[in-house]
Amino acid sequence: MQRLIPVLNNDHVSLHLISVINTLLTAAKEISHRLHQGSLAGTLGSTLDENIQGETQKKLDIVSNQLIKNMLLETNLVHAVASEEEDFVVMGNPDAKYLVAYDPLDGSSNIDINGSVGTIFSILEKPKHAAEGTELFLQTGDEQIAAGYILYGPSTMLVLTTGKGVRMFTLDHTVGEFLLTVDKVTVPQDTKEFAINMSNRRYWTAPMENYIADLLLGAEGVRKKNFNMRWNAAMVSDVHRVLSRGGIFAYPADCKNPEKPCKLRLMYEANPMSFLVEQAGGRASTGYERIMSLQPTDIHERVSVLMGSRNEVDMCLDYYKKFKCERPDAPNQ
Ligand code: AFP
Repeated sequence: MQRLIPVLNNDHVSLHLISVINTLLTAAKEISHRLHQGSLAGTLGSTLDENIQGETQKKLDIVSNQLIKNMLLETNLVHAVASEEEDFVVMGNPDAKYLVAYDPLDGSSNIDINGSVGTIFSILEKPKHAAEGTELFLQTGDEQIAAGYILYGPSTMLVLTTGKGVRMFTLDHTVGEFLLTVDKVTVPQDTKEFAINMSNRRYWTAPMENYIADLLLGAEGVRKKNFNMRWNAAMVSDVHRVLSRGGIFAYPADCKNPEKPCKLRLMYEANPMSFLVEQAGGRASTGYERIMSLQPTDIHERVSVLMGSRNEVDMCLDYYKKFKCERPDAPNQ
């Protein structure tokens, strides 16, 4: 089985970018180790703090964030980092060209129940025009030069794109290396599986309400086939299932809290996952526009997300065209 670095060398990925990705993996191996130790490492549970988005921070969120941030900045190859757990952009080497946005531990409510969690990352280049701090990162998803996630599940896996398709690597703990286990990941175009938090149903808008209602009718309804539902409450593991065997994953804008109509973060979750899904032949949309075409206005902004098997996402988008309604999320383009 091939190791990561020769695979990236074959793709002519620059040595500096390989080094940045490899640094993320060094941090991931440490996070993986701590997660495997569980209660024995004394890092489970919450802190008394909240992040800038008002969410309780887990101890491992903080530890993972520090590890990734420090390791990336020590490479001297990174100009700035933006993390879901940091209020502001953290500057690195002024002469370096890479920008890394990351969610250190996505799905962290799963930590205390020994469920799957993950680290998501998105790598951009410093824009040509003069920019500082937050402004550096306000680039569309199409500007990403690499993106991926590390899934800490029963095995630890890296799923990566540098814009030449998607590959999956599995951490071989005996040698401490990520080995290529799936080349050319392809999302099946059709599916019978959906992932959504059904408890939000009463807050959805008409398009999603009607789309899911038809899926639930199964073989007796207009779709004429039965659908199965899965929800892991960690985008990394839900999207991993979609990349592995197809499906549609949705966290649509809803009317639960008018101050916060969307849950998932554009820079740390939606953009990198959209890059992977599109590179694997799937589709990623807000319901109204392609996610990777959105012009961000803030590093912590949130978006509506529908992604996965191309034909199923298109089917869902038809409901957005058919059922007109007021958008709970203000479009930012
Ligand atoms: P946390 O990282 O705060 O646990 O949130 C996880 C997440 O952003 C995403 O990974 C999940 O898909 C989604 O939230 C789960 O949301 P629900 O709490 O509504 O299940």
